[in-house]
Amino acid sequence: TAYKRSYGDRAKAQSNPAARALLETMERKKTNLCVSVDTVKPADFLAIIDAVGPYICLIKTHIDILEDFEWSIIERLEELAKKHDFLIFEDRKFADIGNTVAMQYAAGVYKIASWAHITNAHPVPGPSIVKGLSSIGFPLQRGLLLLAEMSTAGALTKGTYTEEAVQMARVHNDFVIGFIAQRRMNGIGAAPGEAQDEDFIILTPGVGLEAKGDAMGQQYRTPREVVLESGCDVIIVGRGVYGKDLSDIDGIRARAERYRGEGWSAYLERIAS
Ligand code: 5IU
Repeated sequence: TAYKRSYGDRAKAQSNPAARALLETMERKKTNLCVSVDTVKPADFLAIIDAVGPYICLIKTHIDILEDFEWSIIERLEELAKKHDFLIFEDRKFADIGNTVAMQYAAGVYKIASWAHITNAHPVPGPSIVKGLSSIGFPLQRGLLLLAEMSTAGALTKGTYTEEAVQMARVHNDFVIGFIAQRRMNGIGAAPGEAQDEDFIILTPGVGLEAKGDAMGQQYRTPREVVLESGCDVIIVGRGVYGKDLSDIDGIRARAERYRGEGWSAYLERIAS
């Protein structure tokens, strides 16, 4: 049912503040594009974010890729998020026991919980990882995505693993707002008639219009396949937007605009069908 509902409608039913803010931003800016900025140099990182900012609902970071990290980068990122009206998703992929991930999330060099509205975790350790992250993130009004499926060839995230990830999210649905996955997850593994009203947000990497994949197992589908055919909510695009020449800011801006258009028209077609 959530499949055909508008992002704005779905926002109203969300109790988690990060989930609600994300869906509201998508509706307000008419975009389901999240740009993934995997760059090494802070100057490239910030210039790309400033260029794509108008076209995105969310920026996805791997903060530990940056060289010469300093806190002013976070301050600048937060300024850009305000200027362009988008949220921040640190793709940290936590994977340890609850006690450890709580420290990794709150402390250390990056203090992720203090600036990332959304982060993610592998369900492999079991519910303790959600408890650990929630102990830090929930009071800060953050949201968590569980990695239910990966985009790479041969990924082990399938079958009962994916089902149990959804069950784990159900138990902690105040803090777990959705999944990184390749298709809609509502109702998966639930008894008939149960979980009718659940509405998990699906964010999907492995999106590209030109390439079918890379040399290291990445697999790409188009925004249309992901949003219209598979019922995902947010397309995550990295190299398809920032490309090979990080100084080509006009090209980067143009590609962000194109992906925004493709993702949004697939969504409009979905809710109208
Ligand atoms: N990413 C994936 N696939 C996944 C998960 C995360 O590609 O299943 I979970 C990340 C890796 C990279 C971005 O940061 O999403 C995709 O980048 P490209 O669009 O450049 O392939």
